[in-house]
Amino acid sequence: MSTHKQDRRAFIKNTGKAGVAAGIALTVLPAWATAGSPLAWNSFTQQPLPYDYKALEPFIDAVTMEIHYSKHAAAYAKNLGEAVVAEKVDTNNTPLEDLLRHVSKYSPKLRNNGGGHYNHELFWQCMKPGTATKPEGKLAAAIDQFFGSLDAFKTQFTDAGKNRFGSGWAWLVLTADKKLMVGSTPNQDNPLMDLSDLKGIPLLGLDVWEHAYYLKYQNKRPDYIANWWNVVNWEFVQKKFELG
Ligand code: MN3
Repeated sequence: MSTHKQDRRAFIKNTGKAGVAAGIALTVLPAWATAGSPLAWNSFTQQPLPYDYKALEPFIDAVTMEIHYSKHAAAYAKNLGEAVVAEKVDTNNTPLEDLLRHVSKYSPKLRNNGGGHYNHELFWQCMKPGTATKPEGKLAAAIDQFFGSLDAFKTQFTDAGKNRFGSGWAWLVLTADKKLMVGSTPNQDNPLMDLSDLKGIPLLGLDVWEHAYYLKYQNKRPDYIANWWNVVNWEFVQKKFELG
């Protein structure tokens, strides 16, 4: 178990007790996902979008962002909320990532919406306005080590997104043996899930469902992916890589 995880668990325990002592319900953000922490986005409820709907233009248009965030992603969060109540998940003591690691024990509703919620919260963080730079430091070195070059990595990731039949996600993951790997998952599955063929910690995710690009790019998924590289938040990917 990583130090990071131990800290998180200790934190859950302590703040949980404080919450009980004060007689207040711990809702909205679980204790381990404090505002401003790198994990703040990783909660059971939809968090504020970290930028305006129009912030990613011209690469991702405002109407797509608004519908994607306020309709599609909001529905996953709402349905996940229903599923965790129905299936008696103790969300104050269960990080969402841990739940996904055992998702095969739960219903298809929890799987689809737990994945859908997690994937979208991650996706918003994987993007940011402004001109994307490129990975730096240890992440840049690891990309060179495992893919040969940044361009070779981008080609492999782009192909994973283009070739995912139907709806799904393309991923860069950190595997259990600390290797970088590219792949894709169907529907709202993700590489944390015990039933996923691709396994690892997701560092970068790309939504290739048509709802993510159809208004601007119609059926041209490759054009969407090519433009999406302009809004990748490499700093976030680096942070996730360093947290491991
Ligand atoms: Mn989506």
